[in-house]
Amino acid sequence: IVAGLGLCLVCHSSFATTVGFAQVGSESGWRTSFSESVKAEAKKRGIELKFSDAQQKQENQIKAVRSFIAQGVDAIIIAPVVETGWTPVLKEAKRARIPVVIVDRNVQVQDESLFVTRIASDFVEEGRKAATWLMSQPQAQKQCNIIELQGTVGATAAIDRAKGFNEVLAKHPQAKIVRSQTAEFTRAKGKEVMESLLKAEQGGKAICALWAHNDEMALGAIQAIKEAGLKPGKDLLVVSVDAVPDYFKAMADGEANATVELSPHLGGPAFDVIEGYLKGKKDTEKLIRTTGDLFLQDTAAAEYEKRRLN
Ligand code: GYE
Repeated sequence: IVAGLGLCLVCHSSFATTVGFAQVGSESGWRTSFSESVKAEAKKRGIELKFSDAQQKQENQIKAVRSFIAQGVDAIIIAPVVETGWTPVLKEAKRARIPVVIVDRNVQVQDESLFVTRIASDFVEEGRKAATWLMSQPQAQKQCNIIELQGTVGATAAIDRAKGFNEVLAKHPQAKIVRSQTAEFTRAKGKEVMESLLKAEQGGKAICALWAHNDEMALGAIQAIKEAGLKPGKDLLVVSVDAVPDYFKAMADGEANATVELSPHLGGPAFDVIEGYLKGKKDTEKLIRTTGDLFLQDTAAAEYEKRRLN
């Protein structure tokens, strides 16, 4: 009761702050950790969380946001599937005076007052880091044919990672992406698409590297590479983004080479912004950046031990 009264002084109208969270889905290990981080953080702070999994479909997200508005939540967190198409529903939230925080991928809107802030990593920089590492490898000094597995079409993480990677590649004429296709950020698609791209490349003997927009697709592709009779991590270098525990295991086993870390701990910063806003802080920066380092095989076993139970 005492805790409840404390909260009531902050939010005026009800006991606990209620936040709706429109999540992309559960397509990757990274995404699942991110969902868990938000749920755990809400619990810790006594925030009532309404969680919606959109199964990678923007229309489901828009429906979820409309339902949060109808329920009169105090704030909404959106982790958008794709960048475009958000203006109408964000306007509806604004009209209802419900603050919206964008987390992870971006939204393209003309009017920046439609959301409080966006909390995200620099995906272009992640692509640059991945390519810079790859281009520093001995195998990449001669002709280096690359297969790219792209993330979800229209998602910032796919658009920007490709951009950063290609920017670095442009300075290395001996390297080029010979095949590129989306595998929607999932392990199953990563395997399926890699199988067909390796076939199209005569089994993959002339391929120098796989560049995947996330670890999950890379993990699926590693299976396909093995089934094609090649050694991932050796015959074909494997580089991606996220740094999920399973990928550290693959690096420790020598089957993957590098990944750029993406922090899934976005719940804390998102609720900090929301709680601040509800207490009257209205001047938050429009972009809050998280950062991540490149990880390689040398520390993979130790990192795996540290992270596997988290
Ligand atoms: O890398 C991937 C997830 O949007 C940055 O989405 C995120 C990406 C992440 O499914 O694993």
